[in-house]
Amino acid sequence: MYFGKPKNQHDQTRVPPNQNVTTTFPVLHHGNVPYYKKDLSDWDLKIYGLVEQPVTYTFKELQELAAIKTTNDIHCVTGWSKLDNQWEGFSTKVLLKKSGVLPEAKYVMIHAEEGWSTNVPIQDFMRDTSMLAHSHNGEPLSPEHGYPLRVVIPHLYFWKSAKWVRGIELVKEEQPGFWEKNGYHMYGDPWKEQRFTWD
Ligand SMILES: Nc1nc2c(c(=O)[nH]1)N[C@H]1C(S)=C(S)[C@@H](COP(=O)(O)O)O[C@H]1N2
Ligand SMILES: [Mo]
Repeated sequence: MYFGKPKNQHDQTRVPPNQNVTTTFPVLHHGNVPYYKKDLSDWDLKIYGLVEQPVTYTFKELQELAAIKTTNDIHCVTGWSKLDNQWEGFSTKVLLKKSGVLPEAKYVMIHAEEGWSTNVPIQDFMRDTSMLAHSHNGEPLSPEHGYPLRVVIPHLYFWKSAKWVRGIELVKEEQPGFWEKNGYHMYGDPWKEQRFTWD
């Protein structure tokens, strides 16, 4: 809350150009929100493509792997930013290392429900600040925000942070994902305002 203070009194160096800070948590996506069985027996996560060992994880199996916590700011390409998000989940780096990424793998295609996808360079996906998150600010993700698991890549516009992630495909050449095919930037650095293909 900004009692009495003018709006936007937060540290402006944390806010990329032409973004406005919100304290709400907007819900934004294309398509339908998926609902899973309580025991998540109808959910899994596949890691495949250019890896030594393709693997399919149940949610329980993921929970046995290195848990991580991060705090970061998120920036949506439509102009809102939300500061100080606390996430809990799994390390993308640990997960990919376990699968043995082949040297020719340079990009990741992230696959979500309903055929939605987004592309990122492998180095960005494996950064220490990137993760697969199951909770936000101490609560399990709601169905609208990606339950049971979403990607969080805070240094890129938030559309790269796929909700309802089901597959991580390691590829040699970069292919555009859902929004990237529809005019969004291939990389999406908010500090450089890489919003659209031509930026
Ligand atoms: N599967 C999926 N993930 C998605 C999207 C989507 O359409 N489908 N939209 C992206 C966009 S544009 C944004 S801004 C964030 C919004 O996340 P939120 O609804 O939790 O705020 O999800 C991203 N992840
Ligand atoms: Mo977005």
